[in-house]
Amino acid sequence: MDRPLSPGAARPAPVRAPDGPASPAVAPPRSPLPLARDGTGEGVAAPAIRTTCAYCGVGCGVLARPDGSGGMTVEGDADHPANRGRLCSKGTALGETVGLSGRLLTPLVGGARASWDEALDLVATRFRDTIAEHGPDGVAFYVSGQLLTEDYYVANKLMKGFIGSANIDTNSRLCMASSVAGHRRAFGTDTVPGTYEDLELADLVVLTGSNLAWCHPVLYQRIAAAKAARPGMKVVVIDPRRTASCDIADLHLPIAPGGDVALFNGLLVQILEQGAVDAGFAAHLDGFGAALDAASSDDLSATGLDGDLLRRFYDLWTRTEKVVTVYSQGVNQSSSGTDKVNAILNCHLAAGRIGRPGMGPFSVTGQPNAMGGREVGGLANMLACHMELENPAHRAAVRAFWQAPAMPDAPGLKAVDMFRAVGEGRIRALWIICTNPAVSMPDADAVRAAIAGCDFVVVNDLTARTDTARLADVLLPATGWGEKDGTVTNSDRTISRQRAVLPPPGEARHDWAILAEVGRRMGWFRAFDYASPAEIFREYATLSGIAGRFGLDFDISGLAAMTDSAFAAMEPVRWPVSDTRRGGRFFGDGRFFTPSGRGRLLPVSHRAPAVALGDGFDWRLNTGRIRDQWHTMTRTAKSPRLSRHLAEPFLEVHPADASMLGLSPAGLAEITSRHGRAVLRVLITDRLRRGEVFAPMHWTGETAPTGRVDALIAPVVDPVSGQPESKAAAVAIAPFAASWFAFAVSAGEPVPQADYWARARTEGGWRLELAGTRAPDDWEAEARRLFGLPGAEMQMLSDPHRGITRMAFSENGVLKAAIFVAPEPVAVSRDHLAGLLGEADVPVLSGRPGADRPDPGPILCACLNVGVNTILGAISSGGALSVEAIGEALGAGTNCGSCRPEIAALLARATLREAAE
Ligand SMILES: Nc1nc2c(c(=O)[nH]1)N[C@H]1C(S)=C(S)[C@@H](COP(=O)(O)OP(=O)(O)OC[C@H]3O[C@@H](n4cnc5c(=O)[nH]c(N)nc54)[C@H](O)[C@@H]3O)O[C@H]1N2
Ligand SMILES: Nc1nc2c(c(=O)[nH]1)N[C@H]1C(S)=C(S)[C@@H](COP(=O)(O)OP(=O)(O)OC[C@H]3O[C@@H](n4cnc5c(=O)[nH]c(N)nc54)[C@H](O)[C@@H]3O)O[C@H]1N2
Ligand code: SF4
Ligand SMILES: [Mo]
Repeated sequence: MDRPLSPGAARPAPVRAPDGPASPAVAPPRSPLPLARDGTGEGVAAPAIRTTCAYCGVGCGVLARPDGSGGMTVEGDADHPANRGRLCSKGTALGETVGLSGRLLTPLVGGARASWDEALDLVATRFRDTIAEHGPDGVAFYVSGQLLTEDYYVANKLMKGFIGSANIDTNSRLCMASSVAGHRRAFGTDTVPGTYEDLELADLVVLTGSNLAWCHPVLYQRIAAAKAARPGMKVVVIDPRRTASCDIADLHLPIAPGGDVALFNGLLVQILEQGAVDAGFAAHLDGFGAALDAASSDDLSATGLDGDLLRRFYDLWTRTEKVVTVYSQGVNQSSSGTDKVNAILNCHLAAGRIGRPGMGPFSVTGQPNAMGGREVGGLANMLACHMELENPAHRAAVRAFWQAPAMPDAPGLKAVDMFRAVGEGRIRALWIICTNPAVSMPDADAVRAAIAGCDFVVVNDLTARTDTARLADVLLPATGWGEKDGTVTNSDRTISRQRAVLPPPGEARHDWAILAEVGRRMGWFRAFDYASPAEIFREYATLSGIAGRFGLDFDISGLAAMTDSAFAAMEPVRWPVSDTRRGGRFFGDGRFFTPSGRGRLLPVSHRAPAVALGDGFDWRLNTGRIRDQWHTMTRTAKSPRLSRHLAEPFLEVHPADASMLGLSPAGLAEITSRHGRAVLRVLITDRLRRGEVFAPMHWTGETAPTGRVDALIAPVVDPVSGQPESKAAAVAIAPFAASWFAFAVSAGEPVPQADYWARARTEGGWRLELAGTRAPDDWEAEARRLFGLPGAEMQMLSDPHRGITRMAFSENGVLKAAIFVAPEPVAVSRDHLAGLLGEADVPVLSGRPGADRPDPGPILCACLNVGVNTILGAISSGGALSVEAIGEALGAGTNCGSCRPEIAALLARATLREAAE
């Protein structure tokens, strides 16, 4: 049973109509699905449709209501077991991301509008011809953990069963592969043993390599609420950075990058020495001795942690029975990622703390269907339903079930090798679905070049405006979240429905339908004759019964007989769902899925990150996520609210390192590695270790071309899982010698041409940061080009001696654009200026609000639009001295709660300053 939680004070988010410039083939604003209409006319809320959030692997339930003008309002689903009504800032803003601006609405072939018939025939023909000439391994699919299970199932069936190659891999290779490999080595299958309730029942929650506060905010809030209700509960964060997740931590271990194996090896030794081994459970395990030998000869100095911190952590862990260790990309995305996973699993197995309430290792999944993709066999080395490609019995069973003409007997190419093969011309036709590898793969410039050079590239996406979609020969418009129907599985094995709330825009089609149509056009009519996601789901659930008969974990055969209407009404359900089992936890009974039925401890030893520092590349670059953006920003960047939190790409640098490197606050840094280059805004913070820097992964050619941090990352992988080491690059850093900086706002989409630029949405248009080494000869001409305003009225303020130029452009008195140029980073009130767009007769060129209009400062609470200055004001006036009091006074932090750690940090800083004064 799920522990009831008090629902968050989620309230429907206001939604705006589609905005921005028209795409070449924009449809008129859409009307809601007929089924959502109540027929009683305008102003009456449509019934809520229960669906699941588009973003992270928490898998929150969402109640979505079409608003009658093409958008929707959303609120948390109080009945969904993952969130019980809560949503984070991204979930709350879902309605703002479904507008049609920038959407791809028709197929494009060679950049020109084409009919579906032409496009699909071309795809089928080119794949068939390439296979005929180069064999099945001459083609590949690269798919995504953001596909629905039904999409994924069809892609996997088409490639593995019918094309006859295993060259289908997924962005989960960059995300979950090390966890999958670690689980399989220890348990025999890729099984997450526990459930979300364990996070609340635990007496100790360890977060390692996970910034849960920003990346799985609703789970973080569940832990925070449990800790508030039961203050004895402890939280430990293990992360080289002092992240927002440290807000609720009793202990933070600023571990050296890659130090996790050594740290958990040390813990394993302590488990033995402190008598915390569960002898009864150990009877169900193999490999204890070898694991302990390896652990005891490992070197704790690799953790970079002092002895006192280590002792406190080890004591806490060994003395607390109910402990959950949550881990994510700081563990997985490493050249020793699989060993890190097994080092963690070793400890939980040895102590018998697994599969019982409040305890266990817990790999949290990133994408909304990362888990479903693993179940359905999206990885190049797996078959559907956790069956294994290299197991002849599994292979034969799946082949018979699919009546498949061909079935590979060896794993296909994993992502990094796949794109290398594309670059080397060994893969001649590539289909990329629901992912943006030209940005998100390591060595991203080389990947972009490989895709550009490939004979035939098909991309299914929501928009033509991604770094990858721009390289496609055939671009197919897919339906997106809120338009598609099917299932996703979250981090705790709960399968939930995503449901359509809005009709498909333009000619967009569902990914499963596009794949099935190509399968039919390639000649496999019966195998791909699907009419609905329900039909695909039933086939998949039936196949899982075969996996169950092999004794595997993933068995949802209990759902195989589901009618269409039962599928339509399907409630969230945790697998397995079979005649013999329903939901629950795994391994508490000591039964595993290895051939012997016993769990395995693995001997693992510390290895330093694969790319060594040196040769001038002396800084460790760590990468990851920010609170309000999702990956390559194709959806979250449409929301002005989400764009306010952190509006440009940045590099976090320790103050002492910044002064050593000559970097100034808000200046720009040029970062180079052996693979590429980036220019990022400098953000000085003592939240990281000396010698290490951090940059978020989100910016792209569309939003900030020099912000593509994966251009810096080496294509080195974990030897077992093939997962790239995205968190430990070796880089050189220098100040970027800009001779000018500018900030601009524009009602229309600006077209920047500068050495550095970054653009973000605002309520009334766009905001833009620019910088360059050589100033344009004529600023006015350049500004008119940038804003596309050749004839607008202009006001200028210029001081050539100080290198300052300020211009405001208006039409009929209404502000259309403004630019502020200076030789240093521009100090103006950005939110204030963005708010002036569209206003008539306003003073702009001072760059600051007048005395009568207080400047709220940078927005911290995206939901309720509360700025830093407003919060500081409330603190210094003495009225609000806790996060709760600030919430009461200003509303900040009371909706989704994602900003509460930052409010707490602001409060701590402000009160510290006051104490010092
Ligand atoms: N806001 C937001 N949320 C998201 C996403 C998003 O794009 N935006 N993406 C989703 C996806 S797909 C994923 S996979 C998850 C990722 O969720 P997380 O893994 O929590 O996020 P990251 O920021 O990638 O990395 C987590 C932390 O690992 C730390 N780290 C780096 N190296 C090491 C190390 O050697 N050891 C340890 N212990 N820690 C290290 C980093 O400093 C970082 O704080 O987030 C999901 N949720
Ligand atoms: N340096 C560094 N690199 C990383 C990471 C890191 O931490 N550091 N993290 C890695 C991880 S964990 C992940 S998961 C990846 C994520 O990287 P990507 O998967 O490349 O990122 P997204 O922006 O989520 O790309 C999804 C694409 O699919 C489109 N899309 C959305 N919905 C649909 C749909 O329903 N159908 C179709 N056909 N298209 C759709 C979106 O518009 C977008 O273009 O990045 C990886 N790269
Ligand atoms: S935590 Fe936020 S992003 Fe993740 S599923 Fe829930 S609402 Fe969506
Ligand atoms: Mo991910």
